[in-house]
Amino acid sequence: MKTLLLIDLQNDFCPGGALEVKEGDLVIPIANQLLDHFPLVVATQDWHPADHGSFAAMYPFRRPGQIINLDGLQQVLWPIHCVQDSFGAELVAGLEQSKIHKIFYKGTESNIDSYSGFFDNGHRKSTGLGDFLKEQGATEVYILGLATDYCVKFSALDALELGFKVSLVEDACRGVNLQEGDVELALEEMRTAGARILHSTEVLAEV
Ligand code: VGL
Ligand code: ZN
Repeated sequence: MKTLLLIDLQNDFCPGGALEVKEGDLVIPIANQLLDHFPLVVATQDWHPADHGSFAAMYPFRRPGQIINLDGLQQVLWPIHCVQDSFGAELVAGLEQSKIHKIFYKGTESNIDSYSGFFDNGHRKSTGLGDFLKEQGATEVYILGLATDYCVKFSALDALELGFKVSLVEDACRGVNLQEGDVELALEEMRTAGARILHSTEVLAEV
């Protein structure tokens, strides 16, 4: 069974948001167009406590983009974003949320980040998404959202590792590009790991 997985379609990742991704808002109409064609639609939300260890503001003299060691893992520092229950953490209002069957929250523990919708960055804990998809009979996952080079990429790689057939809806993703070329590299990494990279029109033709 085919499932649509919407990654972090939240205000803070759209233009004007705290961790804005260029053209992030442009993926919303494509998501809405695809939603109706899938029997199962699942979303993730980046959902941080206010003192999350990925926030540069937690550390004196640190700036977003710098890298620290957080509980034994390399951690990129970000502006404060997607704080639980804040406006920035809400799903974008234009998204047809009534079509979403279940939402999985990630990054909820202060001492570890979670780019993937399946596991935290240390693969220490699961969010339950993988088990849920398998219980529902999902075998194929079509992924779109924000940001291509972080949460989308790590979700796709984990989905492949869990045995799902993975297709990335390329025109319905946008990236951070902290370094120029990061999005291209991320696409290549996903392709090499076994993901198909598709345009939404190709997806619509096969679902
Ligand atoms: C994300 C950086 C920090 C993402 C989340 O959704 O890609 N990126 N938190
Ligand atoms: Zn985050």
